[in-house]
Amino acid sequence: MTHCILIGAPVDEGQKRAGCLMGPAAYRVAGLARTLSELGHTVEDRGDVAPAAGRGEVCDNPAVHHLPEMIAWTEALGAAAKSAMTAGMPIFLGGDHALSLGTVSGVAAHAAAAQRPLFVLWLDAHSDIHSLMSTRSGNIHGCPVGYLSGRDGFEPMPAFPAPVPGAQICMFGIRSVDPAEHAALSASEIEVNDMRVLDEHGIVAPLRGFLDRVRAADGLLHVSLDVDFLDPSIAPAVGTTVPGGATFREAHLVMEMLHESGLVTSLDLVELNPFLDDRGQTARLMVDLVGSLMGRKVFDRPTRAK
Ligand code: 6HN
Ligand code: MN
Ligand code: MN
Ligand code: MN
Repeated sequence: MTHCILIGAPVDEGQKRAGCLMGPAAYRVAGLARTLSELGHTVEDRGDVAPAAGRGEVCDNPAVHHLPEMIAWTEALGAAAKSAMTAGMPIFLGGDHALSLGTVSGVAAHAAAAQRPLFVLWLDAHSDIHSLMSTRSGNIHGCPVGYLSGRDGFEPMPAFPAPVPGAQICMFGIRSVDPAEHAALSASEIEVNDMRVLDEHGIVAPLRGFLDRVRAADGLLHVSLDVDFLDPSIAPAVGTTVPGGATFREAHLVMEMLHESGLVTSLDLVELNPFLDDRGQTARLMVDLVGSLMGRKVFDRPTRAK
């Protein structure tokens, strides 16, 4: 039994298409709390985080937008994440992926205080490893991994801490990488399992390898699940669809293995844009995936995924 702490993060300043700010409401409507309590967990909904007003910070790349708002979100979500980690397992209801600047920073502060390494599993079509200077879209949701991992060549950004070494980050589902991101990934120690890896080896072997590393290090594990990890045919409610994503069964298998590992200590649900959804299909699928992550299974059988 886990104490699940729902934290709404209605961030939509990290990209330009309106609608992600409705994400937290959509997860609540789709029955996330009920799904968790039916699995025997306790659920505490802390409502939506509200950031302070932005303070006017600027950067030299004119494409970048909403930087002051994202700095304010990062501070507010960092504080919310750190405090929730002492009470249970936070589940952050996004909101676009820029919110992970705050959630992962806060979770990392908790891990540092507990003297345990933090690992991050990034489930996404994209690597999100831009800097404010390399991004061409100017959308900060394309930058969180860059700052969280403190990739080479970055101007230090005090507002965006770098608490997670690249060697503790693992990506699955990657299939859209910009040239500047490709260079950054190649120079990093991040484990990148792109779709080609999954086509060739399946999900199980590479995910088991990563989970073994987390367990051997007695690490905490933060999972950041971007809707576009999933194939757009089953998850249309996202502004950045990329063909060839994870299937329904692949995604559930990831979640089932994560459950069996017992390692996950926090979770982001990001990039859901309910305005683009088809009768709640994507919101419901995301809630179902959380159900698998939190222990829903058809039969109990000896766990092989450990
Ligand atoms: N996400 N690489 C593109 C950009 O605009 O920088 C797409 C980013 C997508 C962001 O997946 O959260
Ligand atoms: Mn705005
Ligand atoms: Mn993303
Ligand atoms: Mn993405």
